Amino acid sequence: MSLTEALKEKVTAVTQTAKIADLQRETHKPDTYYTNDLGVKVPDTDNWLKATDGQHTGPSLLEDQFAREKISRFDHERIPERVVHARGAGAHGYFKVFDDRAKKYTSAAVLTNASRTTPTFVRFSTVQGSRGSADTVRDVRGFAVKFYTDEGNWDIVGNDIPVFFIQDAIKFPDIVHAVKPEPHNEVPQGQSAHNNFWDFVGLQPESAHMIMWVMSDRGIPRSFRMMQGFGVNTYTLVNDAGERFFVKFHWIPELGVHSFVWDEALKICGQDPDFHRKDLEEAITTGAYPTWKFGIQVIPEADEHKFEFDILDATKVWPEELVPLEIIGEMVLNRTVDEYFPEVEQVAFCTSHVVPGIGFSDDPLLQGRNFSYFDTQISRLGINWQELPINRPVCPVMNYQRDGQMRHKICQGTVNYWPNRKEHFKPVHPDNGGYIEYRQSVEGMKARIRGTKFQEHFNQAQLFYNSLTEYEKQHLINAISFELSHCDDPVVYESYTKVLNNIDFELARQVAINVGGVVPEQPTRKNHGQSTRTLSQLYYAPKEPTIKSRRIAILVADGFDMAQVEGLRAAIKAGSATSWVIGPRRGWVYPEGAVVGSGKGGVWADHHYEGQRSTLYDAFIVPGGAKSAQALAENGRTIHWIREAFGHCKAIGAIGEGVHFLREAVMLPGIEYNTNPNSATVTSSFGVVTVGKFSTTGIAAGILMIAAND
Ligand code: HDE
Repeated sequence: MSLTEALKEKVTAVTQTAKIADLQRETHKPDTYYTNDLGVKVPDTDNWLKATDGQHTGPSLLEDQFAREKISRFDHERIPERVVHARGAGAHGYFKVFDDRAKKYTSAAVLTNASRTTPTFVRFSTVQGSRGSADTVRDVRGFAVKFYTDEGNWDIVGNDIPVFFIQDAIKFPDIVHAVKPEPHNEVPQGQSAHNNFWDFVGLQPESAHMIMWVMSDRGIPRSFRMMQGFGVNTYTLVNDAGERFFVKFHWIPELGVHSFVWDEALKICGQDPDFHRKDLEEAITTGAYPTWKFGIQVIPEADEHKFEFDILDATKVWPEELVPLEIIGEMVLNRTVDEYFPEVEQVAFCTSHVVPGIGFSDDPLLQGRNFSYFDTQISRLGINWQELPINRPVCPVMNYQRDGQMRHKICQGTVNYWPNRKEHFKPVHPDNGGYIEYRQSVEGMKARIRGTKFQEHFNQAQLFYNSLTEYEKQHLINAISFELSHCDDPVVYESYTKVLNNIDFELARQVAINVGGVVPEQPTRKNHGQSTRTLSQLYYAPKEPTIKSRRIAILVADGFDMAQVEGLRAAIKAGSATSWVIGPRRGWVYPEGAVVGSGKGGVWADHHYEGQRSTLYDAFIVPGGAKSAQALAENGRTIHWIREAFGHCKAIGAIGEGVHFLREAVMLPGIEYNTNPNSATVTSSFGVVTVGKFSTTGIAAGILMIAAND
């Protein structure tokens, strides 16, 4: 049994929810013998039945039912990938509210009953790339949550960015065609850096706010576990008294919001295209369960028109200074999937899946989505997609929607229509748990219009830009410059610099200079100078610095200091991070005093220097040991590990002779080192933490400083 399988067995007991129990009815352990799909034991699955004299290969016979079944099943393995969000990863978990404080807004038990644990399944995704594209591309990330409530399934099909490119669902095919690979050559993959995308968004200024977000560090998250999630659209809540409220849903990660730097993200696309997928699995199997707080922003129905923006416009946030965020619950992901296809690929989310107490608004993006998701599942999975194990609810499903391809359920009874003489399956009044259809009065004419406040596109783009720190602004400028540099049609990059000048003059000027655009001489529109505190990622830093779930590489060569490495690993483990020894070879690496190659002993290096890259770790520590430090200093790759990590602003630590390696071989600029072999004082500058003399407390202090530096 592999380590992953063993861990899985161990966690099954603690992750048991009603949904996991339901899935286990369909879950099969590997068994000892092979049958065909009908249960007949198969004698040979390596050789097609042939007409032969026993010595020479003769023709393969069509009559071989086992071979035909095997090949035919294989021929039909693929289903259409999602038209957007094709690349994804998923995990199981649970959701709980802390108390019943949301009762004033909603009758939904999932949001008000604190004694409930609601099973959830979450799928994270990128938008643009195909199923096989890389994880760390610049893109929006999907954050889709299915709640298996006792009242039926509820899906929040959200993103890691709170706004969207367009205001009206009818534009969705256009934005998606524009961002996807271009039609003539199917280039590029997993990128928005091309003419068509920037052409479209330049002509569609309602996308300006969203562009600010995607081009900011939000577009390149460090992991799925370190992203916020947003329902984006405006939904509604209805309470027991029948009062209605507008609501936005938020997920806030326990570990804070973190991103790559662009160079790092680009490199990981090649070095480990599955980085985010593996990160999610690693965190869950090592017990660092990804956790988010759940919050709601609520606006009473009567206040709908009190804001300068339209609260039904998905290109706008509700600034938290105006509409405070109320934290009401928490979600924990604690179980990886058993098999990717039946769980992650076949899970089907729909914005139209809501439960009593939760409803929709007239948000024109949401209304179109409510049609689109159900529809697309039919083409991906067939009309009976709700019956697939991952999609079926944990409460009973009872209706007369019948038949269709791949129907699973067998219903007893002689009638399949309503009303019927037997009174089977009758509609349920809201007093008895039936869905409450909020009575909204509607009047007006039919017209293809958008509300007046929908016409303003730049105020919040400015608000977002103004709310960033200086370095976040610089990252954003760099990102747009990178993207526009990949557009070779001057019409495209020239016109986009003009759009940017509506947001911020300096932003537009710098980008225009970088990409050869039209350098503006004055702002087209004055910057209103307003900012809001919750838009910068820094706002979400955990109150106590933490190294939980971080990947820390310990760089050694033969002759390293064993006591230090043991001390380091213990301190890293105590902080719920993972340590990875990187050595000259995968296998035993020998400490000071041991004979190299003397069998088991020292530490087992998880990887050799060439087997991984610095990009795949969050922090680096070089322990002492004169010979080890010398060997590291003579190796270009190990020097590159640390230089590259420094360039990516990663935390770096060193002890004793390890500090000499940093100072003399790596030669990082402007760093203060503690090279005094008698000093256990931890010195820290620019994220580099050094200590001359080894002490366990010194190591613990150093590790914490690493966390604080992150
Ligand atoms: Fe989606 N979107 N979307 N979207 N979306 C899909 O449904 C669509 C939008 C989002 O992990 C599709 O099952 C329209 C906003 C996520 O399985 C499709 C519009 C937001 C996922 C679809 C939008 C999202 C999808 C493709 C404009 C953030 C992946 C496959 C009105 C709130 C779900 C599928 C998963 C997937 C339509 C805009 C999030 C075609 C028409 C805004 C996370 O139905």
